[in-house]
Amino acid sequence: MPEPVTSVTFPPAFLWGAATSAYQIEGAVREDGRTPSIWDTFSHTPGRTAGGETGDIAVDHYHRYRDDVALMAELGLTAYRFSVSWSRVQPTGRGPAVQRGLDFYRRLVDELLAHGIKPALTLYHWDLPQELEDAGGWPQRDTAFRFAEYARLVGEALGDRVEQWITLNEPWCSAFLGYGSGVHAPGRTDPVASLRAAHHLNLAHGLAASALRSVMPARNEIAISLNSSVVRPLSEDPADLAAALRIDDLANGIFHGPMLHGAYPASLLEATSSVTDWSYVHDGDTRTINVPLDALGLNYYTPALVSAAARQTPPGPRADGHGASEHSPWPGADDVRFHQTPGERTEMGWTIDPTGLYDLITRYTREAPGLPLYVTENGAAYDDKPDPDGRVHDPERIAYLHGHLSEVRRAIADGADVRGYYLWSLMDNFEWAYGYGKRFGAVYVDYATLRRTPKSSARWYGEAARTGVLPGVEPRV
Ligand code: PNW
Repeated sequence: MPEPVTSVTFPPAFLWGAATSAYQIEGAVREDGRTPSIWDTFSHTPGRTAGGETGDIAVDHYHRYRDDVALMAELGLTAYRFSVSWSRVQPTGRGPAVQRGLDFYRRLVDELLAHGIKPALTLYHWDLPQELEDAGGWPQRDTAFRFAEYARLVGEALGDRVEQWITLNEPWCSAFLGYGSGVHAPGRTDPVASLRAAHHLNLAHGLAASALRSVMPARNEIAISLNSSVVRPLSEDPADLAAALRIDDLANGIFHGPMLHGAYPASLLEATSSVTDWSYVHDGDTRTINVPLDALGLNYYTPALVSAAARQTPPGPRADGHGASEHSPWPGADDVRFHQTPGERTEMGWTIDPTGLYDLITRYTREAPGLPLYVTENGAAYDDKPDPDGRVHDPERIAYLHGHLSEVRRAIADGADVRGYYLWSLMDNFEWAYGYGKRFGAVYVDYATLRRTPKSSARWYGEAARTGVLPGVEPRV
């Protein structure tokens, strides 16, 4: 039996953050020159999101950012991760920057800095300008060059005041949910397009990191946030181990192979050879992608559990938490079966397994020795409701955060260089294909009035941020 944890103390410089993304919170989709992104188009297409919900208003952060920053400060947060909407800055995905678009982010950043909150800026959280999708989107090589140009514009405008930069958020989702299973925008279902998209996202990252480097002060940190899956085999049977390796390559190796090691894993190229010839990988691309990074962001929610299965397994909804689709987001892996990891689950149906976060952190500590790590997303959806007195009590989320932060601390004790943690999410927001039905926030949003109410988890987390020690967890009833 492990010793009960009595007090969990973090290093003094540890960042206690919360994360959001532009389309999920901003609203104001037609203001100040912004044009539609693929998520506007997708969410306005009947049948794509739960209840046809869209980010048109979202939680109106575009108009309420001052109050939102004040709330973060009141809670005690020391860092905030947000994303920039590409189509606010470059409405057609090309050409000069729209000043009004950049100004919004400059005001947001200045407000954060004035409150002593460290901004972490994500350049791309899934909202490609629709015009670039119309020109072929991520499967098209040119999109990577467009992204680097956009990165340079934002780097020039905000590089003097934002130190933490994240090129892409979870390119796996952009490539394989966007172009493979089609449950995310732009909703295409073509395995070759999804692999092309993955490569061009990698290339976009490499080109953008170099562009940022050339226009920003050297002190700034450039990173990427990967939803680096923890993939576990159902058994030690060699067929199950092989299945787990296949999924690990498609979830992780396809990104960190070229980024950290300068090459796609040979096992990935071989396992996908019946789907694609990888001819869109040009000479020199992997060198471009292998640009040195200052840090790595890890997003973690739940592990995957996989086994081998007969090739004739009919396609259908899969127990892998990626949304129901007739189309697999795993090209060339139709013979792999996904299983539900045993244990308690959140409202997303995602099993709660804090040890997965420890495994992930220690894995990247081994794979990228010396590279500082951040947990750039971790959190849980619950069916939160205000009490009659208006308070929102969410002991499940507190237990989730306590469990995962304890594993972060254990990884640090074992030598991992984890510099900070960003709770997903600051406040309830537009949960993509699930609409507003899934609440990930530490702050409750009443969608009728857009009023914000910190849940008990926000107070709990704020105390951790202010003291550097995890407060206790109420006994479960
Ligand atoms: C991440 N999956 O999304 C995103 O970065 C956030 O925008 C999102 O709100 C949050 O996690 C919660 O879902 C994911 O299917 C969506 O594996 C889907 C998956 C992973 C992450």
